[in-house]
Amino acid sequence: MAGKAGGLKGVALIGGGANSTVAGALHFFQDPSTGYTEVRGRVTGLSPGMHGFHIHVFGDTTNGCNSTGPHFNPHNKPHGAPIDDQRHVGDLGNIVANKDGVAEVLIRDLQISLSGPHSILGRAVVVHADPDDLGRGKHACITTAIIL
Ligand SMILES: [Cu+2]
Ligand SMILES: [Zn+2]
Repeated sequence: MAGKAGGLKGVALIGGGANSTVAGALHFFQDPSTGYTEVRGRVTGLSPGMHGFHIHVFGDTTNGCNSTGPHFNPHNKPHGAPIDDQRHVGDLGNIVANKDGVAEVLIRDLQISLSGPHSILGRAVVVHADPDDLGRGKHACITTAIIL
């Protein structure tokens, strides 16, 4: 953990909307010595089960998920699972809510970054209503938040 002090950080605060009970905070930390970015936090108010979880291109949430654009995909690859080499950079798979609707998030990923030309800072993190089945799904979004 010696690298912590020199690491890069980000945060996304999920506030829900007028008709949403979803809330939470996600913290992003990148260890410069390994390149891994950790996403840690909790999201509450979800329906139990899996919810697609992605980084979308634009940190514009003025029109909900619609204004956040497609999945962040700077390498022009197909949609995939987090473990796939061939995937959108923004493909973080799913988060899983328990029976109380609480998802504890802990993701470590080597493709998302908090610096450089492919940084996810200023983009949007999106939680979807349905599981990411790793197909082409155009799934409704529940909530979105800007990564700052
Ligand atoms: Cu998405
Ligand atoms: Zn994707």
